[in-house]
Amino acid sequence: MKYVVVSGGVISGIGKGVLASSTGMLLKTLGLKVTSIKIDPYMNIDAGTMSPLEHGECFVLNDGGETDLDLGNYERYLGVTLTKDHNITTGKIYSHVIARERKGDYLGKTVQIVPHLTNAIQDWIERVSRIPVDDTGLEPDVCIIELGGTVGDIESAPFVEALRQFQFRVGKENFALIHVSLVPVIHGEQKTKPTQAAIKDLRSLGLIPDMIACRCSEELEKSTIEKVAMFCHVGPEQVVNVHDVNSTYHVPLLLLKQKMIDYLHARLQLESIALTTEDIQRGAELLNKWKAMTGNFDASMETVKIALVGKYTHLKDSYLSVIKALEHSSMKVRRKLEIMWVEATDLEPEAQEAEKSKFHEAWEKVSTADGILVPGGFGIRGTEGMILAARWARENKIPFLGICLGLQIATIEFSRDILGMKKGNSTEFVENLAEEDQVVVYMPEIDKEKMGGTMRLGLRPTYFQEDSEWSKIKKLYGNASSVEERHRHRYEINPKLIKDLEENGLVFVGKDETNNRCEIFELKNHPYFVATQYHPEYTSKVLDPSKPFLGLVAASANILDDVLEGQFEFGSHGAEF
Ligand SMILES: *[C@@H]1O[C@H](CO)[C@@H](O)[C@H](O)[C@H]1NC(C)=O
Ligand SMILES: *[C@@H]1O[C@H](CO)[C@@H](O)[C@H](O)[C@H]1NC(C)=O
Ligand SMILES: *[C@@H]1O[C@H](CO)[C@@H](O)[C@H](O)[C@H]1NC(C)=O
Ligand SMILES: CC(=O)N[C@H]1CO[C@H](CO)[C@@H](O)[C@@H]1O
Repeated sequence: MKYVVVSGGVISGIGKGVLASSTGMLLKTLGLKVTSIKIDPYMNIDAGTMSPLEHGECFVLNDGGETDLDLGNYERYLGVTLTKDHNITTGKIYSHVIARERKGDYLGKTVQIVPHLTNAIQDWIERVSRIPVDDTGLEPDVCIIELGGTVGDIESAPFVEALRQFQFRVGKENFALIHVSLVPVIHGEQKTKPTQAAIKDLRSLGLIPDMIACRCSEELEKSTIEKVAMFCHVGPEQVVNVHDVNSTYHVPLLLLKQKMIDYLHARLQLESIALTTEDIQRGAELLNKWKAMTGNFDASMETVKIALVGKYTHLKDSYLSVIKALEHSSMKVRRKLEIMWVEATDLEPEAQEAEKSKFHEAWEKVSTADGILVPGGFGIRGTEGMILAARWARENKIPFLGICLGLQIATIEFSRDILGMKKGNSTEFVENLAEEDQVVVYMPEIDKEKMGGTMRLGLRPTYFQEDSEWSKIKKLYGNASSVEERHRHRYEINPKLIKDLEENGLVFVGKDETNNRCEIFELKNHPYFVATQYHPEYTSKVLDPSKPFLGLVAASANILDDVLEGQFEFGSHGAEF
């Protein structure tokens, strides 16, 4: 097993995750199997209870693990499936060590940060890096370890020490370190001092940079690279220039151009890993597809406008996976994506009186959008606005995708307008909702008292129903008889209403294994009106966009039929390679 650690200095938020996942993606193009581990130096044990307002979205894994966004980044770039053990937090490692201490595993000895905690970290890394993460089912060859935070923080100290020891445990030829740093441009001058200081900190902690990745808004001058090399005691070929590019998807190609992989190849003696011809071919194909995809991005001229009707007042980050899934889809169909952010409350009649301009602006966006998306969410605020957006899409035959809450919203809208349930609502929003008004209900098997850990979480199957040959979403899924997607919900469509809804055209083409729980609905006689109870955005991959999203973007660009005929498969149109 080869380990590539990606750490960061100067400040956080300079794209360490993108650099780490791009490096992993490039190693994959050699035919290697790549996995990744994210180290988060905070005390939380479970991201599910963390506020989305502070941390952005909570990402859900196949195993139901709720993690922060970065594991999503690796899954999307590397096309792998990670587990909840692929994230290590300070809290998790401490509770692991404390639990062992309680069990008497340390034989009554004094338990200390060094060596007990640092050993536990190393053991964890070795164990988790071996878990197969792709469909080969084999142990990975390379593990990318992203160390969150900046080196030198109090928070990351035990992890830095553990990694210092780890380089000797696994041997020099199996351990490389990439340090991500910032080169600010001040008055037109590229400043290397922060990088020099960051590398000094790193070395003083016993870690030696094999590569220094310099983030800079512009291309580094030759003299800057030489300066970094000289003052940081590395060769110029070890300094990588990560300047701003057209999109983060271009970063792997930028690194490729700078021969980063050649350096890592020699440094980690990657030739010692036996690869089959198929492995190498698969890697080469991956690189070609990636190039085609970024080529699509640069060549996209026509715009597709998607109105995202949600709650943004605090953080757009909480919709990150949704945005990524839209990006993947629009790159595939060669359209430039324009997201129109619509604050759901601004669509409500009350806003017309209170904030006239916002109300008009919001409706202007909804009514000019090519497609409308109502993503998942929580809480009651804005739900009536979302209902109005869903009605607009349904009545005006505008492509629509609802996710989780979005499915429930659209079903409430339909029940009110078509089934005549004027006061139809969700028991999530209204306490003691009269039984005849219950469109969305609490899932019976879930214990209402205990928050957290009581959701329907993780990968679950959805079965397409008989007589669903007409369904566009089924065709998008390649006519599969069932699909597996990730869930995170506590409420569901009232099973008693299904028959009535279906007789009126809102058909639940996908249900769970009990045949009672609604997973996907699709409206007949509409260009694209689809909603899913699960979160398809969690499994969208850069080169394999989530199907419900692909359907929305394609229908919005008026090319859904072409997509269904396979016209936009990478490589189906030659040229770009
Ligand atoms: C960025 O995109 C433009 C067109 O949108 C293209 O001309 C240019 O070559 C791209 N740059 C890179 C580095 O890919
Ligand atoms: C649904 O419930 C919410 C929360 O109580 C309320 O604001 C809304 O007016 C209700 N809608 C209808 C049509 O009763
Ligand atoms: C799915 O089935 C439809 C009709 O039943 C057919 O037209 C289409 O080509 C099939 N698509 C795939 C990917 O098999
Ligand atoms: C912060 C975070 O992502 N925590 C998850 C990592 O894995 C543990 C289990 O090993 C989960 O319980 C956490 O949800």
